[in-house]
Amino acid sequence: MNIKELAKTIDTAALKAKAVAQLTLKSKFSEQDAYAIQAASLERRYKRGEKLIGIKMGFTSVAKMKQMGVHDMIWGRLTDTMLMKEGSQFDLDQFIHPRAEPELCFLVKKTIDHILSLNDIGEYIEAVAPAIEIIDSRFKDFKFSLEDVIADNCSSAGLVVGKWQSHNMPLGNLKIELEINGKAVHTGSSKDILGDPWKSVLAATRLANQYEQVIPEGAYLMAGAATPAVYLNAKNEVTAHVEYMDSVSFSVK
Ligand code: OOG
Ligand code: MG
Repeated sequence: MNIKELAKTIDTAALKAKAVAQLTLKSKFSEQDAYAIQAASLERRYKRGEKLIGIKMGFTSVAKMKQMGVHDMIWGRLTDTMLMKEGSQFDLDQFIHPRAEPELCFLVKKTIDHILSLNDIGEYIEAVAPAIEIIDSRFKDFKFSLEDVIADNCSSAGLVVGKWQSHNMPLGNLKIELEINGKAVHTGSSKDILGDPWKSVLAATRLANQYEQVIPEGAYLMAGAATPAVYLNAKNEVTAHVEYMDSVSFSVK
């Protein structure tokens, strides 16, 4: 198993928007190795000029774990080229088989370089916003093992973040809905995110610390989807509604 080679395979698949076979079909590797492949593939992005803008949690809801047939939380890195303006329109061609999912995004107030506890939240987290994540597995048919998806930077491909607002409100049971062309396709609750989205923030700091990733001031922290993800098609108008927050949207050409 060659970490750099596998990182190149997955990075090239993302760059060319061309699916590849699951990496673990040919070589078996551990979760630890998978994170090393992810880090090496991100190094390639940084060399091309991309900047880290945050981190994301994945499989923090049972709905997502069931949909993808995996059993554990994962985390990945977000870069500036993934960030899309709210209300913007994008082309399907830049992706392989993109899916959208509704999320909550947290804004980091002060660089996080250690594991946080609930008491630290006020000091380190500035705000919360409704968000939509666009995931695009680089693997054929969107099928993978846990090690594959970690190596693939957790399918990270895009994010659209809505209006920031104070997190001094109960976040534990907000209705979260994904709507396509005016029709609700999935409805969940923020409590589906590990029972409370703050737990996802804390887990992110634990995992980032374990893999020596500092979460910088100003970073976005995506808590993970509360509902299954939905494949995107041409002319889709996609909106996420989070109770008590402004909605967030984008469209597909
Ligand atoms: C992996 C990414 C999971 C989430 O919010 O649970 C994720 C995938 O489903 O392809 O982003
Ligand atoms: Mg997600």
